[in-house]
Amino acid sequence: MCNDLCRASNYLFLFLTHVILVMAQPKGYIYDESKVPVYDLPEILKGETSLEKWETLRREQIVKNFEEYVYGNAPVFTGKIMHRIVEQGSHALGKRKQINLVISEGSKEVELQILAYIPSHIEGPVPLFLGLNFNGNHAVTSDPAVLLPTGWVRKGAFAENNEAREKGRGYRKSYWNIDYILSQGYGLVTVHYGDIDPDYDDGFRNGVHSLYDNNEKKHTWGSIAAWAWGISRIVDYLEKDEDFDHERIILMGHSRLGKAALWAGALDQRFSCVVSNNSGCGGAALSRRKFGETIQRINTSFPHWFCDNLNKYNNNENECPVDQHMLLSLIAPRGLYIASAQDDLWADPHGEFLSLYHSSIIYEKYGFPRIQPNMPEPNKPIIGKIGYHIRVGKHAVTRFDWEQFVNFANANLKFNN
Ligand code: GTR
Repeated sequence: MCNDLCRASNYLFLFLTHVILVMAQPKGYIYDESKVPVYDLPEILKGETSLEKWETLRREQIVKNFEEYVYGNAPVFTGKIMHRIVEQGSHALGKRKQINLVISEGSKEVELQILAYIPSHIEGPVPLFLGLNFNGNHAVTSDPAVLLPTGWVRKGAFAENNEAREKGRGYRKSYWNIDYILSQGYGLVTVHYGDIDPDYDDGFRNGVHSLYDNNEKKHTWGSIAAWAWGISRIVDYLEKDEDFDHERIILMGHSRLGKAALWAGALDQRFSCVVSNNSGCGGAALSRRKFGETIQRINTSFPHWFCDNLNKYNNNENECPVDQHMLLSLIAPRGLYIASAQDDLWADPHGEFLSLYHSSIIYEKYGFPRIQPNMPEPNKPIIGKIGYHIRVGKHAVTRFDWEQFVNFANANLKFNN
């Protein structure tokens, strides 16, 4: 009797939270499937149906279109990367290393602080999750030895005047689940995204943009491209770090950093798997659906994320030569996992799933089964070369999400063997 009552009140609580969260989404946007406009998606293959043509021709055209119309052209890195281990210590499940990377082009340089954990119960080099973080390395764990960021940090996590504060230590540890990741035999490498490019509009000049003269560039690279570029520089370093198996890197990103993870994974083939969590508009979700956040809205709220050309498609999505299923297709044949959250309507969970479904045509070319066009039930993951789940709850990264990412990584690292 009490059990029934408890269950009923739990359901009521979940239902009410769902209603409140849905009502809290920005007003004036589409949150109702029946209001999604009719749209045609640009074809991924466009007549080039052989795998050879895909690899040698069509794939490159799609990359170029995303550079020109969406994220911008990032420069080819020709400079140097120096590293210095600034701190090392033990952790209950392994060890910790903090490394400063100095990335230089000519006389200009930028410094990134890497936080790395390596599990001790398995023989190295270990496979790893690599992901940028939002609030500083100190916010991903309550480990007192983790250094605070020295540069710009966003509001939140007790930051003051865009400077990190000790009080923010561990602020986002529930998003990272480091003990769980290590216990499953994976290392973790993370860098604060603001070290790569501070997240505000300054005309594409600070962070790694400052290494180059952007003014002469036609399709200037936005912050998403800059974060993706920075992720590749971290991999340049990881290739030399013997604690990590650089052939088993799983790139993971949440929200705007999920957008950056997908773009990094599209450009740089060194990731075995790419995981995007709640990445939404400009990430996994189809822009032509105009469900939740739209191109116009994202360009208005975050004018520095994409290249200026994307403004041409404000309220004009159908004219854009690409849509986001094409971005996902660029990850093939490597492992790809898309995670959505039920209450995160702003990120259009159904649009994220459909995008994955349409991209799976390329996986099929590589001999992997296409996924079904119908969305799975909440909390019922699909795990394969392509993986997907929609979790109950809001925009966040939870322990449930990490459990699926680990299952997916286990399945894919086996595929790769
Ligand atoms: C929102 C933005 C989304 C998403 C999110 C985040 O404000 O509209 O596109 O990226 O931020 O990164 O937390």
